[in-house]
Amino acid sequence: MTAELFALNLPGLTQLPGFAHGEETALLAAVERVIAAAPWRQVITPGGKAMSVQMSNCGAVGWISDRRGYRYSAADPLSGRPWPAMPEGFARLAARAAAVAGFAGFAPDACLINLYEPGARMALHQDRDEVDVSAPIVSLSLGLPAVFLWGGAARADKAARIELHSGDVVVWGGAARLNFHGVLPLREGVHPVLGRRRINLTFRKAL
Ligand code: MD3
Ligand code: FE
Repeated sequence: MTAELFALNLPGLTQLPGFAHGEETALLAAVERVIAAAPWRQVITPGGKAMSVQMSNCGAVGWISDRRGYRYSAADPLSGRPWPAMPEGFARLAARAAAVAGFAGFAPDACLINLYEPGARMALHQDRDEVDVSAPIVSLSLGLPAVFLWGGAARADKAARIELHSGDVVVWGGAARLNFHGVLPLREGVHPVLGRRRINLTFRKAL
């Protein structure tokens, strides 16, 4: 059902359902190693509100937000130290997925890690803090399923709803790279590997 939705006509979006299925335990272990060095934190928007999604990063740069704005930073503002290195398996998985979607040579330098607990959501937004938007963004979903909102080039465009399941990888690029998108409040549930959580990794070429 979900795969058919994608297969129809959402240009610039390639869903790879179950691309990382069976690798959840290893991927979660790698996430936990990153989190040991750069713990989950609540992020404050420039407007002063706390996001319901908790975040961390790995890679050369990480996405941060505070009262001064959104940006990529080579240092974790909590520790003042560089973000943990991107686990090799992460970069390989992202590059493999990007290649399937037609983006050969994708070399992410940033991986934003989002933690959703039941009720957490992400309001409609665009990702436009990356210097070169000709590179795609690769997302990997782990844990509880989420309803993803896939909007258009304008905030008011009607958004399609797409279920993202654990192990799904989606490549967003080309025409759709600057589309508005968001995530509905996470429903209650328990995932066999992640428990009462959803973790989403987005691989980006930020610099
Ligand atoms: C479409 N994260 O971190 S991943 C984000 O599920 C973000 O945590 C969501 O939106 C999440 O910025 C959605 C899918 C995604 C990521 C980036 C995109 C879709 C995108 C960039 C452009 C278009
Ligand atoms: Fe986004």
